[in-house]
Amino acid sequence: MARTLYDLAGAEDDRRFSPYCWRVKMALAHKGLDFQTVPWRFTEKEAIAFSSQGLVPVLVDGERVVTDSWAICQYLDNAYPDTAPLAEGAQAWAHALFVKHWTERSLQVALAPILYLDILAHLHPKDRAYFRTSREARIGTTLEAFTADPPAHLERLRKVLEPLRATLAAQPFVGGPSPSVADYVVFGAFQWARCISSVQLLDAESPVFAWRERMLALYGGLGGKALGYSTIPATSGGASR
Ligand SMILES: N[C@@H](CCC(=O)N[C@@H](CS)C(=O)NCC(=O)O)C(=O)O
Repeated sequence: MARTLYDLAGAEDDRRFSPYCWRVKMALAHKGLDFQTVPWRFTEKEAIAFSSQGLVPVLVDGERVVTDSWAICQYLDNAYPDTAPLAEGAQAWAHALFVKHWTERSLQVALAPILYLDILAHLHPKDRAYFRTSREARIGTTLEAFTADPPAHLERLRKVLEPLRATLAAQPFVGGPSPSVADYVVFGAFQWARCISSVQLLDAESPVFAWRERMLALYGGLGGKALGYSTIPATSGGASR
C-alpha cells in the first residue's frame, strides 16, 4: 500500500528539516512501514488543503489522512498492532507525552534563536518572506534581534539539556533500553538543527552526543544520511553530509 508523507523541504527538494516530520519518518521506520515523501514548502498550502489544515506532517495512508505528528504516531500504533510498538502501553505513552511537551516548550524554544537565521538561509526563495513575516509576528521582534547573542542562546540550551543529559547517562535511549516514540520526538528537534545549521550544539563527551549518533545510525542511517551538516566537530568547518 502506498503511504505518502508530506514533508517540509528547504531550497533543495532533499533538505528536510521539520522536527515534526522527522518524528513521523523515524516512527514509520521503527514500525517497518514503507512510505514515500513529497517535498512541501511553507507556502504550498493548496497542496495539503485536502487535509483541512495547513501544517505538515500530513500522512496519507490509503484512504486515511492523518495530521499532527503525535496523532500520526498514535494512529500508527493503533492501525498496525502487529508491528513494533512506538511505546509499550498507556504508561509509556503517558511518559512520552511529558517528553513531547518538554521538547516543544523547552528544547525547541531554546533552539529557535540558534536556528532561525540558518532556516531562513536554507529556505526555498518563495518561502522566505512568509517565514520572516510569520515568525516575526510570533516572536514579536525581528529575526536578527531574536538571534542576537549566540553564546547566551547556547548556554541556555546547555541548561535546558541537563535532564536529557542525566537521563542518557543512565540509559541508552530516552525510552529506556531501546528507542521509543520519546526518542523520535527529541531526535526530531536535533534533526531540525542538523539539517540546516552547522552550529555544534553538543560536546563530544556528552551522553546526548553519543545518543544522537546512535539515533542517526538507526534504520540504515535514515537520519544520518539525510542532507544536513556533520555532527562531528570539524577542524575544517561543518561540511554537509
Ligand atoms: N503540532 C504539529 C505542528 C506541525 C508544524 O508546526 N509544522 C510546521 C513545519 S515544522 C508547519 O507545517 N508550518 C507551516 C507554517 O508555519 O505555515 C505537529 O506535531 O505535527
